Amino acid sequence: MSTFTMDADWLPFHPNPSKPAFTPPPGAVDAHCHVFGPGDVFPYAPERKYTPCDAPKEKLFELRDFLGFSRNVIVQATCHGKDNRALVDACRAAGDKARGVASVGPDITMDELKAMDEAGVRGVRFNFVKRLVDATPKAVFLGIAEKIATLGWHIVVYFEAQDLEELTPFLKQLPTTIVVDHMGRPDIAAGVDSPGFQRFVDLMAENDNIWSKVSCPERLSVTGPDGYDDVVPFAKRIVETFPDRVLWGTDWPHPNMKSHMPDDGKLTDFIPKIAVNEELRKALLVDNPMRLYWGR
Ligand code: 0GY
Repeated sequence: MSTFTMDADWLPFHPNPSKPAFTPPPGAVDAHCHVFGPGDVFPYAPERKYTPCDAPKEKLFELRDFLGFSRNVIVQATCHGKDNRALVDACRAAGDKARGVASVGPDITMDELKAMDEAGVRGVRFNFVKRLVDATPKAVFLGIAEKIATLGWHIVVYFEAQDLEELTPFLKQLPTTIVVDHMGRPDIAAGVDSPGFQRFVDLMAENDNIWSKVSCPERLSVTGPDGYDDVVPFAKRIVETFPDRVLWGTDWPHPNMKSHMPDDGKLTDFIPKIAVNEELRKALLVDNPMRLYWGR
């Protein structure tokens, strides 16, 4: 009997994804995914806002190979709080085929950071999504940013579009490369030319240390699976405007999806719609993630 029972409304990851029609280029990186537990080995954090199904590293590596990716960037999920053991274990097990993004508190020591660096961690995530975490003071994040900058790490930020204006001065203070999750979660119904999305495009235009993951159409789409066609113009615009500062990821095992569970094969088929030629796809899937995560 497992110690943890997943939430009653939890949707487990797709048991049998389809083979994508699109073949990722050699060396392609899935630059946003997670591992969950297993809870009996790597317990979920007491302060978590959800209890997921277990999604262990073996399943992630199986999916990587099945979809035709070569590498993963594994991002610490909030259900594990600041206990990065499952993440570090997965990075170590993957050898050179994975890098990690951790979540840490202000008391983290340089020795602890260096140990994570040695396992393949190359960044920290600052989360501003209120349903996922209790708020962290910006001064605390700035202190962490100073520490991790000395290792050459970067910062992944997760926020919702309505919070971008308030967060912009803080983002400008960060001393490292910044990667924004899921295009800052734009309001798709408002349209690609809406002031909200333009604000995000402007932020990237004015700050060349800001990158974006053009991921999670399944979370953002109003029209829904399998094409997620209403998200295409948004992701395409970011890819074409900032081809050297974009990343793509599956977001497997898709925490907190309520409307449906995406088929990871179909999600992979989203890529050629947003990166419409080989050059853009190579930048998105190979050159950019390799530069950011495997540069040393
Ligand atoms: C994502 C999105 C979500 C969850 C998390 O760390 C997390 O718990 O990131 C979400 O619920 O939107 O990127 O996986």
